[in-house]
Amino acid sequence: MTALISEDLIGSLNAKARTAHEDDFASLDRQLSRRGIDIEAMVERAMGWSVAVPTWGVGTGGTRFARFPGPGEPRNIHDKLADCGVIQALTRGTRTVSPHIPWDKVSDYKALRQEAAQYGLGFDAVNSNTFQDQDGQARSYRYGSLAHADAATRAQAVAHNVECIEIAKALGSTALTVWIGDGTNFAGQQNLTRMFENYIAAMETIYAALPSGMEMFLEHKMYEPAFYSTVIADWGSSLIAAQTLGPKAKCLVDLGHHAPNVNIEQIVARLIHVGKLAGFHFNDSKYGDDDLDSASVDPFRLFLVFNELVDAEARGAKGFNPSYMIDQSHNVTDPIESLMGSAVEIARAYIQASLVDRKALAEAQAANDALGAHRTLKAAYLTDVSPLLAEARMRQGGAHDPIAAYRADGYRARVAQERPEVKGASSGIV
Ligand code: PSV
Ligand code: MN
Repeated sequence: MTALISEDLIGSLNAKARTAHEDDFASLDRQLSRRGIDIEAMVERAMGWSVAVPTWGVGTGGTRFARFPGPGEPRNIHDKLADCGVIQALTRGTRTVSPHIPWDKVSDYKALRQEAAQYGLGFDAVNSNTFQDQDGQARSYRYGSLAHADAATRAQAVAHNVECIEIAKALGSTALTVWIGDGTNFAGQQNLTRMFENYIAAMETIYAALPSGMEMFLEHKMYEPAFYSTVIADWGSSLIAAQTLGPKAKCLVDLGHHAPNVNIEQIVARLIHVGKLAGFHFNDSKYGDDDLDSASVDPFRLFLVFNELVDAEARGAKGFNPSYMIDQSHNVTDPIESLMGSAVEIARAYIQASLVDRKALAEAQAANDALGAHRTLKAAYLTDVSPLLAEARMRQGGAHDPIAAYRADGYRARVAQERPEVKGASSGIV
């Protein structure tokens, strides 16, 4: 394994934090013991947790207006894998990466798989991209891709997704994530029904190319880039499509892709109910698809999503096996720091949700004790599980404080010497 961050440095920083950490951990242990919770079982759980990092997330993001490049940005998938390796080395909770094609295109995917393995990384869902035109492509996606009015353009978008399936096979990934920007900006621009039918027919061809053991994740999003109508705008459209396609098609929930104030945890519960929850793109938002760092705006909502997930796991919900990925855009932070912070916050929500006294909750619900039920959830949510998460990281060789260790190591300044600064103020949302 290639060490990207000095193991000695991680060790010495962890040693410095040791006394205070043991004090905090022992205190949490006593608190959880009083509640009948075995801290060791929770540490094990935290050690088993992993969320995928998006390759596009390690580059600096932008908005429609501008992008402000940072120093030492990754130039290609090889640099991105190294950055993802740093995140994994320090947090030990991001064992896979989710690539985007053609952004991460290479000539040899088997070699790329080996390169990732050197950093202790595997591949999660492969994301296709028919929301942009690629160099040399015959037909434009300006007016859509899989739902386009023109059959040849749809066929081109299908072929790209089939190629992504081949790439996924070579990378050892077991899922293809399909998000399309197709929609309209004007009422009457297209026939709403025909667009959906075109999409389904195109997806059926892609579905037929899935090998056994591979799934297809359908990602909905309410609006943007289309602003009047979007073909797969919501979980309803996504579910209709997934049910039409068959058992290998499931619905992916990106937390930023819903109407404001929508009850996302309830959508999650519904998808679990029908055995169609593919997984997540985690991020946070205030207004729309802001792609802010997970739990930076509404950590309680993230907890409530995990409450549904842990509940489903506890009752052995049929077909429940979601994939967890981050999907964020980092415009004003070092992306590695943001992704590490997010990975920790997502693991925190998972462990907090694991602390919910489900028996007490069920009893309060049966007795219509609304406040009692709510207090049961809050007791778990308000538990500071930081020492438990730090213990899980350190037992696996990670850092007590990943961001502090990253800063002390100087990784960014080091790679900035090899990676020339990207000039120009190009705009672009990723
Ligand atoms: C679209 O907003 C999205 O959430 C999809 O997952 C894309 O693949 C990703 O962002 C990157 O643009
Ligand atoms: Mn997404």
